[in-house]
Amino acid sequence: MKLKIGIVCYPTYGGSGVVATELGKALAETGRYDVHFITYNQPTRLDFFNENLFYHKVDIRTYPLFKYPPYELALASSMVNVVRNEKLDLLHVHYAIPHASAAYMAKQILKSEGYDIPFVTTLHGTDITLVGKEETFEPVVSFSINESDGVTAVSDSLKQETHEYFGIRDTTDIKVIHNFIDLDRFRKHPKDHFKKAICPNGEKLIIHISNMRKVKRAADVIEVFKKVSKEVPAKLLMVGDGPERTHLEEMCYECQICGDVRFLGKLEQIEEVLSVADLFVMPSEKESFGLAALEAMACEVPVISSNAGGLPELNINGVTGFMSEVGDVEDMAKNAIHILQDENLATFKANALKRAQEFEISNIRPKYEALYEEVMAKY
Ligand code: GMT
Repeated sequence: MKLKIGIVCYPTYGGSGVVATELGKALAETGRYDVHFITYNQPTRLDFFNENLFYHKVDIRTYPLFKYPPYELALASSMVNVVRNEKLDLLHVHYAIPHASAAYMAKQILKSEGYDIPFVTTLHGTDITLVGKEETFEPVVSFSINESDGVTAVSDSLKQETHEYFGIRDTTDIKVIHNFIDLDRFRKHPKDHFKKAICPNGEKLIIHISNMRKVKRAADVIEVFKKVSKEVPAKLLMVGDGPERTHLEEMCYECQICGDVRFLGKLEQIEEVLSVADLFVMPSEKESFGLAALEAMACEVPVISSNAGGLPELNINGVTGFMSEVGDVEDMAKNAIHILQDENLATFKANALKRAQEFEISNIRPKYEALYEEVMAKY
C-alpha cells in the first residue's frame, strides 16, 4: 500500500522549498507514495501533473483586527484538514519556523480525535543559524524540534549549530541528510551560442546565484571579479534578486565594470546559464549546505566559496574549487585566477561533476525513506 505523506514548505525560490519540492517529486515518482503539498502557494518547481502528487493551498485570511495574518494557525488548521480528509500517514515539514510548531499543534488536535500521526522536521539553515536562535523564537524552536518524531539537518555543521543554540534533548536524534541533485536536469547543456553572446571574445564566465540577502555577501563577488578581470579576461553574471541588488548594481557603476557584469534577475532554467559558466562564486557569511553550489558543480562548474557552515562538506579545497575565510576576497581572487587558467580549468570542471554525482537524488532519497520507515514503525 502507498504511504501518504504531507509535505509543508515555503513555496518560494529558496533552497528549502526547492529541496522539499524535489524530494516530494522524487518520492512520488517511485510510485510508493502519494505526496500532498500543503503550502500557501504552488511550489515553484511543482508546475506539472503527476498522478501521485497533490497540492493543497493554505488559505491565509486577514482581518482588520489582525495586525499580522495568523499564518501558523491557518497552516496548522490546513494540516489537520488534509490529514483527516486524505488519511495521511506522516507529515514532513521543511524549515523549523513556524512549520515544526504548526505540525506539533496539528498533531495534538488530531490526537484528541484519536488520530495519531508522526511528523518529521528538516532543518535547512537560516531557521537555525539566523532566525531561530533569536530569543523570541528559541523556546518554540527548541520545543518543536524535541517534539518532532524525526529530525534531519542538511549538514553536520547545521546539526552542530542546532545543538549549540538550542536545548536539544539527548533523546532527540538529528540525522544528517545532505542536499541532493537531479542530474538529469542539472547537467551541462549544449548552449555555446549563449556563451558566445555573453563572452564574444572568449572571456571566462563567472557566475553568482543567490537571493542577494546580506548573508550571501554578494558584494564580495564583485570585489573578487574586479581583481580577477585584471588578470583574466572575464564576464560576470549575477542571477537572482533580493534586498542587496540595487546596492550591487550601484557598486558596478561606481567601479565602471557594468559593461562586464549582467544582472539577470530570477531565472527558472538556471541549468542553462550554469552550462556556460566557468566558475561559481559563493562567498556566504553563513551557508548550511549550499544547494546553488551543488547545482553549479553538477553542470561542471568549479566553486570558489567561503568555508562557512556546511560548505566544506561539499566543496573540496583544491579539488572541486577552493575555500577561503569569510570576507577574504584577496584569497578568493587568487584561487579564482588559478582555476581559470586554461591548463587547470578542465580538471576542476571534471572534479566538480564527479563530486556532484555523490549527491545524486537516488543516493539521498532512500535516506529520507529509511527515516520515514523508522518513524512509522513506532506508530
Ligand atoms: O540560502 C538561502 O537563503 C535560502 C535558504 C532557505 O532556507 O531556503 O537555503 C538554506 O537551505 C538550503 C537547502 O537545504 C541550503 O542549501 C542553503 O545552504 C541554506 N541557506 C543558508 O544556510 C544561508
